[in-house]
Amino acid sequence: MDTQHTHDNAHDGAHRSGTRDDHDDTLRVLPRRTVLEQPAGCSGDPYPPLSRPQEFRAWFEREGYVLVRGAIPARLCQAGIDAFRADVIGDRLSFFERHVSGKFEPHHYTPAGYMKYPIMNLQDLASRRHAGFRRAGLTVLTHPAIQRALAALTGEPARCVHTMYFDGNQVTWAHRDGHYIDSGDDGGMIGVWVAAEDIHPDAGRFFVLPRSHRIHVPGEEVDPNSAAYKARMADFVRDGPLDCVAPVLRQGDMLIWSSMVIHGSLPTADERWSRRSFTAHYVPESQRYKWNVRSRKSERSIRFNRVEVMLHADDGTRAARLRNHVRAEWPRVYGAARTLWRRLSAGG
Ligand SMILES: O=C(O)CCC(=O)C(=O)O
Repeated sequence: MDTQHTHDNAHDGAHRSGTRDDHDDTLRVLPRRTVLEQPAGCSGDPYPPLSRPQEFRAWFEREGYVLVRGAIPARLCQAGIDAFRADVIGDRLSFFERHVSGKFEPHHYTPAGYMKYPIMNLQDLASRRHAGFRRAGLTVLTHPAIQRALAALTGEPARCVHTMYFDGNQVTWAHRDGHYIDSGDDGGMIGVWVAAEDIHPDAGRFFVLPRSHRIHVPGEEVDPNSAAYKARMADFVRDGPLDCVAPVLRQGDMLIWSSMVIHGSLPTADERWSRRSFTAHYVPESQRYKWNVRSRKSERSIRFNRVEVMLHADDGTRAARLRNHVRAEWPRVYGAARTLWRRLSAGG
Protein backbone atom coordinates (compact mmCIF):
# COMPACT_ATOMS: atom_id res chain seq x y z
CA MET A 1 0.00 0.00 0.00
CA ASP A 2 1.36 3.30 -0.98
CA THR A 3 1.39 6.35 1.22
CA GLN A 4 2.55 8.68 -1.53
CA HIS A 5 0.32 8.16 -4.48
CA THR A 6 2.81 9.42 -6.95
CA HIS A 7 5.75 7.44 -5.64
CA ASP A 8 7.30 5.32 -8.34
CA ASN A 9 8.30 2.42 -6.21
CA ALA A 10 4.99 1.56 -4.72
CA HIS A 11 2.89 -1.54 -5.63
CA ASP A 12 2.09 -1.08 -4.88
CA GLY A 13 0.18 -3.45 -3.96
CA ALA A 14 -2.09 -4.08 -1.49
CA HIS A 15 0.71 -3.34 -0.77
CA ARG A 16 2.14 -0.58 0.97
CA SER A 17 1.54 0.91 4.38
CA GLY A 18 4.40 3.20 5.20
CA THR A 19 4.16 1.98 8.77
CA ARG A 20 6.09 -0.69 10.50
CA ASP A 21 4.23 -0.94 13.75
CA ASP A 22 3.48 -4.60 14.39
CA HIS A 23 1.21 -3.58 17.24
CA ASP A 24 -0.84 -1.26 15.11
CA ASP A 25 -4.41 -1.92 16.27
CA THR A 26 -5.81 -0.95 12.90
CA LEU A 27 -4.36 -4.18 11.50
CA ARG A 28 -6.00 -6.56 13.91
CA VAL A 29 -8.35 -9.07 12.33
CA LEU A 30 -8.39 -11.24 15.43
CA PRO A 31 -10.07 -12.16 17.64
CA ARG A 32 -13.00 -13.18 15.49
CA ARG A 33 -15.48 -15.93 16.21
CA THR A 34 -13.92 -18.53 13.97
CA VAL A 35 -11.25 -18.90 11.35
CA LEU A 36 -12.12 -21.87 9.15
CA GLU A 37 -9.70 -24.24 7.45
CA GLN A 38 -12.41 -25.29 4.99
CA PRO A 39 -15.47 -23.38 3.80
CA ALA A 40 -18.39 -23.74 6.23
CA GLY A 41 -20.06 -27.14 6.16
CA CYS A 42 -17.18 -28.89 4.34
CA SER A 43 -15.10 -31.58 5.99
CA GLY A 44 -12.64 -31.85 3.08
CA ASP A 45 -11.61 -29.71 0.12
CA PRO A 46 -14.69 -28.70 -1.89
CA TYR A 47 -12.70 -27.07 -4.72
CA PRO A 48 -13.41 -28.36 -8.23
CA PRO A 49 -10.24 -29.56 -9.97
CA LEU A 50 -8.75 -27.90 -13.02
CA SER A 51 -9.67 -30.95 -15.04
CA ARG A 52 -13.29 -29.69 -14.76
CA PRO A 53 -12.65 -26.15 -16.03
CA GLN A 54 -16.26 -25.00 -16.11
CA GLU A 55 -16.88 -25.95 -12.49
CA PHE A 56 -13.47 -24.59 -11.55
CA ARG A 57 -14.36 -21.23 -13.07
CA ALA A 58 -17.90 -21.20 -11.68
CA TRP A 59 -16.55 -21.81 -8.15
CA PHE A 60 -13.99 -19.01 -8.57
CA GLU A 61 -16.57 -16.56 -9.87
CA ARG A 62 -19.00 -17.34 -7.07
CA GLU A 63 -16.57 -17.58 -4.15
CA GLY A 64 -13.85 -15.21 -5.39
CA TYR A 65 -11.05 -17.72 -4.83
CA VAL A 66 -10.13 -21.33 -5.46
CA LEU A 67 -7.46 -23.74 -4.22
CA VAL A 68 -5.40 -26.18 -6.30
CA ARG A 69 -3.53 -28.81 -4.30
CA GLY A 70 -0.07 -29.92 -5.44
CA ALA A 71 -0.10 -27.58 -8.43
CA ILE A 72 3.61 -26.77 -8.49
CA PRO A 73 6.24 -29.53 -8.28
CA ALA A 74 7.80 -29.69 -4.81
CA ARG A 75 11.33 -29.72 -6.25
CA LEU A 76 10.77 -26.31 -7.89
CA CYS A 77 9.42 -24.86 -4.64
CA GLN A 78 12.39 -26.31 -2.78
CA ALA A 79 14.82 -24.92 -5.37
CA GLY A 80 13.36 -21.47 -4.71
CA ILE A 81 13.81 -21.82 -0.97
CA ASP A 82 17.33 -23.19 -1.38
CA ALA A 83 18.35 -20.30 -3.61
CA PHE A 84 16.89 -17.83 -1.11
CA ARG A 85 18.81 -19.45 1.72
CA ALA A 86 22.04 -19.65 -0.23
CA ASP A 87 22.15 -16.13 -1.64
CA VAL A 88 19.56 -13.84 -0.12
CA ILE A 89 18.65 -14.39 3.53
CA GLY A 90 22.21 -13.90 4.81
CA ASP A 91 22.88 -10.90 2.58
CA ARG A 92 22.75 -8.10 5.13
CA LEU A 93 24.11 -5.46 2.81
CA SER A 94 21.79 -5.52 -0.17
CA PHE A 95 18.67 -3.43 -0.67
CA PHE A 96 15.48 -5.20 -1.75
CA GLU A 97 12.20 -3.62 -2.73
CA ARG A 98 9.74 -4.14 0.12
CA HIS A 99 6.07 -4.73 -0.17
CA VAL A 100 5.31 -2.98 3.10
CA SER A 101 6.99 0.33 2.24
CA GLY A 102 7.47 0.22 -1.53
CA LYS A 103 11.08 1.22 -0.83
CA PHE A 104 14.41 -0.53 -1.24
CA GLU A 105 15.61 -1.60 2.18
CA PRO A 106 17.89 -4.19 3.78
CA HIS A 107 16.41 -7.20 5.57
CA HIS A 108 14.72 -7.00 8.94
CA TYR A 109 14.65 -10.31 10.77
CA THR A 110 12.01 -11.91 12.97
CA PRO A 111 13.11 -13.19 16.39
CA ALA A 112 13.57 -16.62 14.81
CA GLY A 113 15.80 -15.17 12.07
CA TYR A 114 13.33 -15.13 9.15
CA MET A 115 13.15 -12.24 6.72
CA LYS A 116 10.22 -10.25 8.06
CA TYR A 117 9.19 -8.16 5.07
CA PRO A 118 8.66 -9.87 1.73
CA ILE A 119 10.74 -8.99 -1.27
CA MET A 120 8.68 -7.38 -4.00
CA ASN A 121 9.13 -7.84 -7.73
CA LEU A 122 11.69 -10.62 -7.99
CA GLN A 123 11.82 -9.94 -11.72
CA ASP A 124 13.59 -6.63 -10.95
CA LEU A 125 16.39 -8.18 -8.89
CA ALA A 126 19.42 -6.81 -10.68
CA SER A 127 22.42 -8.25 -8.87
CA ARG A 128 24.35 -11.25 -10.19
CA ARG A 129 24.36 -12.48 -6.59
CA HIS A 130 20.59 -12.90 -6.64
CA ALA A 131 20.24 -14.25 -10.16
CA GLY A 132 19.71 -17.85 -9.00
CA PHE A 133 16.90 -16.83 -6.65
CA ARG A 134 15.29 -14.63 -9.30
CA ARG A 135 15.35 -17.49 -11.79
CA ALA A 136 14.04 -20.06 -9.30
CA GLY A 137 11.26 -17.71 -8.14
CA LEU A 138 10.11 -16.83 -11.63
CA THR A 139 10.23 -20.51 -12.57
CA VAL A 140 7.67 -21.18 -9.84
CA LEU A 141 5.54 -18.12 -10.58
CA THR A 142 5.29 -18.65 -14.33
CA HIS A 143 4.83 -22.41 -14.09
CA PRO A 144 2.53 -23.92 -16.76
CA ALA A 145 0.10 -25.05 -14.03
CA ILE A 146 -0.47 -21.39 -13.15
CA GLN A 147 -0.91 -20.50 -16.80
CA ARG A 148 -3.44 -23.31 -17.22
CA ALA A 149 -5.44 -22.20 -14.21
CA LEU A 150 -5.47 -18.56 -15.32
CA ALA A 151 -6.49 -19.52 -18.85
CA ALA A 152 -9.34 -21.59 -17.41
CA LEU A 153 -10.49 -18.58 -15.39
CA THR A 154 -10.12 -15.86 -18.01
CA GLY A 155 -10.21 -17.72 -21.32
CA GLU A 156 -6.87 -16.31 -22.45
CA PRO A 157 -3.16 -16.13 -21.52
CA ALA A 158 -2.18 -13.84 -18.67
CA ARG A 159 0.53 -11.25 -18.03
CA CYS A 160 2.36 -11.13 -14.69
CA VAL A 161 2.36 -7.61 -13.25
CA HIS A 162 3.70 -8.10 -9.73
CA THR A 163 5.51 -10.75 -7.65
CA MET A 164 6.64 -11.32 -4.06
CA TYR A 165 8.53 -13.76 -1.89
CA PHE A 166 7.61 -14.30 1.78
CA ASP A 167 9.90 -15.91 4.37
CA GLY A 168 8.45 -14.77 7.72
CA ASN A 169 5.12 -13.05 8.35
CA GLN A 170 4.75 -9.30 7.97
CA VAL A 171 1.09 -9.66 9.04
CA THR A 172 -0.48 -8.36 5.87
CA TRP A 173 -3.44 -6.14 6.61
CA ALA A 174 -6.84 -7.04 5.18
CA HIS A 175 -7.33 -5.43 1.79
CA ARG A 176 -8.53 -5.78 -1.76
CA ASP A 177 -5.68 -5.87 -4.28
CA GLY A 178 -7.84 -3.97 -6.75
CA HIS A 179 -7.60 -0.86 -4.60
CA TYR A 180 -3.89 -0.70 -5.44
CA ILE A 181 -3.40 -2.38 -8.79
CA ASP A 182 -5.83 -4.07 -11.15
CA SER A 183 -6.48 -4.95 -14.73
CA GLY A 184 -7.97 -2.30 -17.04
CA ASP A 185 -11.25 -4.06 -16.50
CA ASP A 186 -11.79 -3.49 -12.76
CA GLY A 187 -11.74 -6.69 -10.75
CA GLY A 188 -10.06 -8.67 -13.54
CA MET A 189 -6.65 -9.09 -11.89
CA ILE A 190 -5.97 -12.46 -10.27
CA GLY A 191 -3.62 -13.20 -7.36
CA VAL A 192 -1.71 -16.47 -6.96
CA TRP A 193 -0.11 -17.64 -3.68
CA VAL A 194 2.13 -20.70 -3.93
CA ALA A 195 3.17 -22.44 -0.71
CA ALA A 196 6.90 -23.01 -1.15
CA GLU A 197 6.93 -25.25 1.93
CA ASP A 198 4.34 -26.95 4.14
CA ILE A 199 2.93 -23.93 5.96
CA HIS A 200 2.46 -24.60 9.64
CA PRO A 201 -1.05 -23.60 10.80
CA ASP A 202 0.52 -21.28 13.40
CA ALA A 203 2.81 -19.52 10.92
CA GLY A 204 0.35 -16.73 10.05
CA ARG A 205 -1.80 -18.29 7.36
CA PHE A 206 -3.06 -16.51 4.30
CA PHE A 207 -6.80 -15.88 4.68
CA VAL A 208 -9.61 -14.95 2.32
CA LEU A 209 -13.17 -13.83 2.86
CA PRO A 210 -15.16 -15.92 0.38
CA ARG A 211 -17.71 -13.90 -1.62
CA SER A 212 -16.30 -10.60 -0.36
CA HIS A 213 -15.62 -9.53 -3.95
CA ARG A 214 -19.33 -8.81 -4.27
CA ILE A 215 -19.84 -7.07 -0.93
CA HIS A 216 -19.28 -3.43 -0.13
CA VAL A 217 -17.47 -2.52 3.07
CA PRO A 218 -18.85 0.70 4.58
CA GLY A 219 -16.26 3.47 4.28
CA GLU A 220 -13.81 1.55 2.10
CA GLU A 221 -13.57 4.39 -0.43
CA VAL A 222 -10.72 6.08 1.45
CA ASP A 223 -7.00 6.08 0.65
CA PRO A 224 -6.12 2.37 0.70
CA ASN A 225 -2.89 3.23 2.49
CA SER A 226 -4.57 5.07 5.29
CA ALA A 227 -5.03 3.79 8.82
CA ALA A 228 -8.76 4.35 8.35
CA TYR A 229 -8.85 1.93 5.41
CA LYS A 230 -6.94 -0.75 7.30
CA ALA A 231 -9.14 -0.29 10.35
CA ARG A 232 -12.35 -0.62 8.33
CA MET A 233 -11.14 -3.71 6.54
CA ALA A 234 -9.92 -5.29 9.77
CA ASP A 235 -13.24 -4.51 11.47
CA PHE A 236 -15.07 -6.10 8.58
CA VAL A 237 -12.97 -9.27 8.77
CA ARG A 238 -13.38 -9.46 12.54
CA ASP A 239 -17.03 -8.55 12.96
CA GLY A 240 -18.57 -8.65 9.47
CA PRO A 241 -21.07 -11.16 8.09
CA LEU A 242 -18.64 -13.30 6.06
CA ASP A 243 -16.61 -16.36 6.98
CA CYS A 244 -12.84 -16.14 7.15
CA VAL A 245 -11.14 -19.11 5.48
CA ALA A 246 -7.44 -19.82 6.00
CA PRO A 247 -6.68 -23.21 4.43
CA VAL A 248 -3.71 -25.20 5.68
CA LEU A 249 -1.40 -25.27 2.67
CA ARG A 250 1.29 -27.76 1.81
CA GLN A 251 4.30 -27.36 -0.42
CA GLY A 252 3.19 -26.78 -4.03
CA ASP A 253 -0.44 -25.91 -3.17
CA MET A 254 -1.73 -22.81 -4.92
CA LEU A 255 -4.45 -20.43 -3.81
CA ILE A 256 -5.92 -18.14 -6.47
CA TRP A 257 -8.14 -15.12 -5.78
CA SER A 258 -9.89 -12.28 -7.50
CA SER A 259 -8.49 -8.76 -7.06
CA MET A 260 -11.64 -7.68 -5.23
CA VAL A 261 -11.65 -10.45 -2.63
CA ILE A 262 -10.62 -9.31 0.84
CA HIS A 263 -7.56 -11.19 2.08
CA GLY A 264 -4.46 -10.84 4.25
CA SER A 265 -2.44 -12.88 6.71
CA LEU A 266 -3.34 -13.97 10.21
CA PRO A 267 -0.96 -12.99 13.00
CA THR A 268 1.77 -15.53 13.68
CA ALA A 269 0.83 -17.73 16.61
CA ASP A 270 4.26 -19.35 16.92
CA GLU A 271 7.31 -17.38 15.81
CA ARG A 272 9.32 -20.54 15.21
CA TRP A 273 7.52 -21.14 11.91
CA SER A 274 8.28 -19.54 8.58
CA ARG A 275 5.63 -19.15 5.85
CA ARG A 276 7.70 -19.35 2.70
CA SER A 277 5.69 -18.55 -0.36
CA PHE A 278 5.86 -17.03 -3.81
CA THR A 279 3.01 -14.80 -4.93
CA ALA A 280 2.11 -13.13 -8.21
CA HIS A 281 -0.62 -10.97 -9.67
CA TYR A 282 -1.76 -11.50 -13.22
CA VAL A 283 -4.01 -9.66 -15.67
CA PRO A 284 -5.49 -11.12 -18.86
CA GLU A 285 -3.15 -10.38 -21.76
CA SER A 286 -5.81 -8.56 -23.76
CA GLN A 287 -6.11 -5.98 -20.98
CA ARG A 288 -3.93 -3.17 -19.78
CA TYR A 289 -3.07 -3.14 -16.13
CA LYS A 290 -3.36 -0.05 -13.99
CA TRP A 291 -2.04 1.30 -10.75
CA ASN A 292 -4.51 2.96 -8.49
CA VAL A 293 -1.77 4.28 -6.21
CA ARG A 294 0.90 5.32 -8.70
CA SER A 295 1.03 8.03 -11.25
CA ARG A 296 3.22 6.22 -13.75
CA LYS A 297 2.92 2.75 -15.12
CA SER A 298 5.86 0.52 -16.06
CA GLU A 299 6.03 -0.16 -19.78
CA ARG A 300 8.92 -2.63 -19.94
CA SER A 301 8.64 -6.35 -19.68
CA ILE A 302 10.53 -9.59 -20.20
CA ARG A 303 9.39 -13.02 -21.32
CA PHE A 304 10.03 -15.79 -18.84
CA ASN A 305 8.72 -19.30 -19.53
CA ARG A 306 6.86 -17.64 -22.43
CA VAL A 307 4.99 -15.45 -19.96
CA GLU A 308 5.13 -11.66 -20.13
CA VAL A 309 6.41 -10.29 -16.81
CA MET A 310 6.33 -6.53 -16.19
CA LEU A 311 9.51 -4.83 -14.94
CA HIS A 312 9.10 -1.98 -12.52
CA ALA A 313 12.58 -0.78 -11.59
CA ASP A 314 13.83 -0.08 -15.10
CA ASP A 315 12.06 2.82 -16.78
CA GLY A 316 14.61 2.85 -19.59
CA THR A 317 16.38 6.04 -18.49
CA ARG A 318 20.13 6.07 -17.94
CA ALA A 319 19.73 7.58 -14.50
CA ALA A 320 17.48 4.74 -13.32
CA ARG A 321 19.79 2.13 -14.78
CA LEU A 322 22.81 3.67 -13.09
CA ARG A 323 20.98 3.86 -9.76
CA ASN A 324 19.80 0.26 -10.08
CA HIS A 325 23.27 -0.91 -10.95
CA VAL A 326 24.92 0.87 -8.02
CA ARG A 327 22.21 -0.35 -5.64
CA ALA A 328 22.58 -3.92 -6.86
CA GLU A 329 26.33 -4.26 -7.24
CA TRP A 330 27.72 -1.70 -4.77
CA PRO A 331 25.23 -1.70 -1.92
CA ARG A 332 27.75 -0.07 0.46
CA VAL A 333 28.19 2.87 -1.88
CA TYR A 334 24.42 3.10 -2.41
CA GLY A 335 23.76 2.92 1.34
CA ALA A 336 26.34 5.61 2.12
CA ALA A 337 24.98 7.90 -0.59
CA ARG A 338 21.44 7.38 0.68
CA THR A 339 22.40 8.16 4.27
CA LEU A 340 24.21 11.29 3.17
CA TRP A 341 21.24 12.38 1.08
CA ARG A 342 18.86 11.86 3.98
CA ARG A 343 21.08 13.87 6.32
CA LEU A 344 21.35 16.70 3.85
CA SER A 345 17.60 16.68 3.24
CA ALA A 346 16.87 16.68 6.97
CA GLY A 347 19.36 19.49 7.53
CA GLY A 348 17.95 21.54 4.66
O1 LIG B 1 0.65 -13.62 2.22
C1 LIG B 1 0.43 -12.50 2.59
O2 LIG B 1 0.84 -12.07 3.66
C2 LIG B 1 -0.40 -11.56 1.74
C3 LIG B 1 -0.17 -11.64 0.28
C4 LIG B 1 -1.01 -10.67 -0.46
O3 LIG B 1 -1.74 -9.90 0.11
C5 LIG B 1 -0.98 -10.63 -1.90
O4 LIG B 1 -0.17 -11.35 -2.51
O5 LIG B 1 -1.77 -9.85 -2.48
